[in-house]
Amino acid sequence: MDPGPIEDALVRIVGRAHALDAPDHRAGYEVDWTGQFRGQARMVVRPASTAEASACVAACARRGVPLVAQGGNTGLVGGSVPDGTGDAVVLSTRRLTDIGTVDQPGAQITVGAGVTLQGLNEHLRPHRLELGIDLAARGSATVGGMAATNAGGIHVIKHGSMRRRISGIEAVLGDGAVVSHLAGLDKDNTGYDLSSLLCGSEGTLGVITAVRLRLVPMAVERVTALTAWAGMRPMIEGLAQLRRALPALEAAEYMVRPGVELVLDRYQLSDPFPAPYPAYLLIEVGAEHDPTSEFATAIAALEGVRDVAVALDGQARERLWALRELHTEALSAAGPPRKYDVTVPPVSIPDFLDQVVAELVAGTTCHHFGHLADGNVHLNVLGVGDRPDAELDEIDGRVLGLVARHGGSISAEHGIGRAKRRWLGLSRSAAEISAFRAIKTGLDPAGIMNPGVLLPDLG
Ligand code: FAD
Ligand code: 2HG
Ligand code: ZN
Repeated sequence: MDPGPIEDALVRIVGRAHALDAPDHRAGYEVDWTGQFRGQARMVVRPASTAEASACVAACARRGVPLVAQGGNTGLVGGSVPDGTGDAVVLSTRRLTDIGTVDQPGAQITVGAGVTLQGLNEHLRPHRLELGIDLAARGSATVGGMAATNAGGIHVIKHGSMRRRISGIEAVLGDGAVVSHLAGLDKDNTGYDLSSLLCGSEGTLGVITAVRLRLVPMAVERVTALTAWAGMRPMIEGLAQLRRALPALEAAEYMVRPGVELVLDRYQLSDPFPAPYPAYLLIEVGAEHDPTSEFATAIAALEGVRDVAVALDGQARERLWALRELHTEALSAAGPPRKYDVTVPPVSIPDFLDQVVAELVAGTTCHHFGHLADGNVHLNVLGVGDRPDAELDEIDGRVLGLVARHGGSISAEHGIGRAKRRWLGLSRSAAEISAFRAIKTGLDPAGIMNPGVLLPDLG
């Protein structure tokens, strides 16, 4: 029997006010944060519950209509927006904002997928707990989106990426079935770990509707310093010393002079040092007690450091962090940048960067910064704006090929999305990709969940 138009079915499920079909109502859901990925949605639906989300997915599956899950739309690889065909429905999770009670003894909480990172941490503050993940898009990025991308950020050195912080997930699979595993048991050997599988699946296996999270004690005291270095190599040696001296090291973020200058110029900020330096490492220790004395001892013993600016109050800390966190916006304004979010072993970073610069085509410049302790380099190549696709592919192939030759990963924390799916084979074997396809077919038999994302085309 003909199930009737999908639009009518969706309106019946979520109500007219939350089924957006007018172009100006859909517009904000059709372009990603970078502005580089644009598409068109048949309709945007905003379910208010898992049951509504399940009914929406089932309605799409019955009709073979593609569906793109979207949280805060801060993703950087084009996975959160539909393609240009106008076929896909966007399912926004922003109304899934229930917050459960804080389980103090277990240090866990269950929250709706649409809760933002900032909203979650504000809710947890009176309980002196936090998620243990932080990133500059905290005001908009949602817990569901962070789970779907296995987000990393600035505290991975201490608390790991999102997968380590998740003890259970509730999700709607591609046929509309709801799988809910939210007890948050630390010991639970009862078969496949679907939560872990959904984490990092980028909306290709199901819509995550709620997440059970492992929390960490809130760092009541934080000490922050910007250290200046003669180059990447001494800075990496300095990081090794800091890791040994400071087990509570929570962030180790690096920048280099051209990126710092871009931020200083664009936002009219003052240089924290009287002289420029080739490289900078922003370090932060977070603890429940005052870590100043261990911090001061570690800094005093640091070999090779050229200068140090310690933040003595909250405003000074914000000024130091702004230098690092404004890189993405400053590069977008100078761009569009071609973005690569890669991991290489930290010791290999200097050689890798030298080789990237040698491989770049004339007229481009390469900015880089990132999460040094994780070996996570964010390369942003400028000067690519009006180049043809074939030339952009050539640049991608050169950069990502070098990553593979260094034994790295072509996506450290942002995911594969639309941007990198062609290159998945550089980091995953044919056998792994074929296992991915088998999982995809099993959980999304109609193939409607975020087609064109993560998995490369066949053939
Ligand atoms: P969206 O952008 O809406 O979606 C991202 C992907 O997840 C898409 O494929 C989408 O289909 C899927 N998805 C979203 N919600 C769901 C759901 N409920 N169920 C199933 N699939 C879903 N990332 C880092 O890892 N570390 C950083 O340090 C970092 N810094 C950033 C700084 C800035 C300024 C910006 C703009 C982005 C940054 N990001 C960073 C990238 C981004 O914030 C993360 O990828 C984040 O996890 C995306 O969350 P979101 O809710 O915005 O997801
Ligand atoms: C960060 O660490 C983000 O600031 C964004 O992951 C990186 O803009 C980028 O390339
Ligand atoms: Zn990052």
